[in-house]
Formats: sequence, C-alpha cells, structure tokens
Amino acid sequence: MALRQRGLTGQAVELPEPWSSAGLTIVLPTYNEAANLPVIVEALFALPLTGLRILVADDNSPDGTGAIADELAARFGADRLTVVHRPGKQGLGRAYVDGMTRALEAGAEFVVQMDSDLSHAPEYLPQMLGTLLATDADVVIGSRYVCGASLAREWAWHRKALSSFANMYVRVLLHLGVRDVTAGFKLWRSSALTAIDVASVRSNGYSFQVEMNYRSVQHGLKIVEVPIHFADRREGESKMSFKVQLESAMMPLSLRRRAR
Ligand SMILES: Nc1nc2c(ncn2[C@@H]2O[C@H](COP(=O)(O)OP(=O)(O)O)[C@@H](O)[C@H]2O)c(=O)[nH]1
Ligand SMILES: [Mg+2]
Repeated sequence: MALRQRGLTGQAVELPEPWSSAGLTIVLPTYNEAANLPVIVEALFALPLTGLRILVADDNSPDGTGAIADELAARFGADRLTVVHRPGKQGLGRAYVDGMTRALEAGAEFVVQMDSDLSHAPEYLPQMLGTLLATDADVVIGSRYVCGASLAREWAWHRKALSSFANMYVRVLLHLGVRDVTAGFKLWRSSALTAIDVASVRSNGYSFQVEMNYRSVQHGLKIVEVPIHFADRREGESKMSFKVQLESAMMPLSLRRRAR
C-alpha cells in the first residue's frame, strides 16, 4: 500500500496509440520458477500493451517449469507465448542470448529482459516504454540505485552489501555512467541489441548485465534509468552461485584490459 501511494507499483500507466500497440517481446529466463511463472505471465498479459508477446527460455528445470510454460502457451496461444526448451542449466546469460536472438529474428520492435520471480513488477513496463519513446533512448533500465528507487526490505543485509559493492566495483573500473550496472530489468530497442551484437555476448550471470552496458556505452547508445521498487522473489530460491559471483568479479577486469 505504501508503495502504491508512492506511485512505485500498482496500476500501470496507459500509453496512447501507437505506443500501446508496439511490438514488445518479454524474454523470461526460467530455472525452477514453477510457482512464479503463471503469476508473472498473467500479470504481463493483463497490461494495457496489445502488442506484448512472451518468450520463456527454460533450462530444463527439474521442478517442471517447462511443462507449465507449455500449458500457458496452450492457454494464451502459441502466437503470444513461445517456449524455448533448452537442454540443461547453462546460466542466465546463455538463456538471454538465445531468447533475445530469437525475439529479434521474429521481428520484435522492442525486447524486455526481466526476472521471472516477480522481483521486477510488470506494471512498470508501460512507463518504461513511454520513457524510452519520449526520450529517444536505446535502452531503459529499471534501476534500484537512482533517486526514488527502493530495495526489498526482506533482502538479507549481505545481499544488499554484495549488490552495492558490485555496483561500486564496476563503476570504478569501467566508468559506464550507469547507476545500477547489474540491473536485470531492461527494455531495449531491437536496433540497439543488433548494434551491440547480442548474439556474440559470452558472459553469464551478473557479468551479462555488465557486458551489455559496456557494449552499449562503447556504441554510444543512450541509456536512461527509471526508479523501481525491487521486490524479494515471490517463491523459490535464488540461483546465484559462487561461480556467478567469481565471474562477476573477473569480467569487469577483462573488459578493462580489452579496452586498453
Ligand atoms: N534459463 C535459465 N534461467 C536462469 C538460470 N539462472 C537463473 N535463471 C533465471 O534468472 C532469473 C534471475 O535469477 P535469480 O535466481 O532470481 O537471481 P537473483 O535475483 O540474483 O537472486 C530468474 O528468473 C531465474 O529463474 C539459468 O541457468 N537458466
Ligand atoms: Mg531474483
């Protein structure tokens, strides 16, 4: 309720035509999100965005998320919801590269990346699209670290500390001019994803987010951040592993070396 009063979540804004019917594909990577996926899919299709499509990229989740995604595709129509069944857990970055590449091939005008665990509220999307179109941005980030944003109170102190340390670390090393460099909630123009050659991105986990920002800055793309409330995941557990954290620590160093 407090958030609703602060205008951070709640009712999605209505966009005028032709913005509200823009061809927008949401790529949802899933690994063990059986309880969350039906909720986020319903919320996305309830938005006042008539050109919205969903692409689920599932890494053969042991909890049966893939089969649930197929049921959702049957319910909402395969033209509106596509499921990509990947052979096994290969990490967030791989799933995004696969899903985003397919969305581009299918002719999406805009591509969204967001977690499937309801940390990123679907209700922000019309506002993010409106911001992108009004500011002529190439990518809009749903940011946790700009004025007006907030983090889940339930997030453990060590996760908050790790996230702000990671942001500071990347900012110091790479000077990207982005406040939330590891954010996973982003709306891209398809032309921007083509420009940065998303298909060739090799990093995974949080490094995927950092490398996407790095490439965007190198290509002179316009990045705009809007504040969000980042909620704790609704159900299930985080897949963040030590391997992911280690890669996140190394990747900015190798990007810096390459830039020299
Ligand atoms: N397809 C796929 N999705 C993944 C993988 N790892 C994480 N995800 C998804 O990526 C999103 C973010 O992961 P999450 O565990 O919530 O990370 P956290 O928010 O940093 O704790 C969620 O939708 C996960 O289901 C993976 O290896 N493959
Ligand atoms: Mg999460």
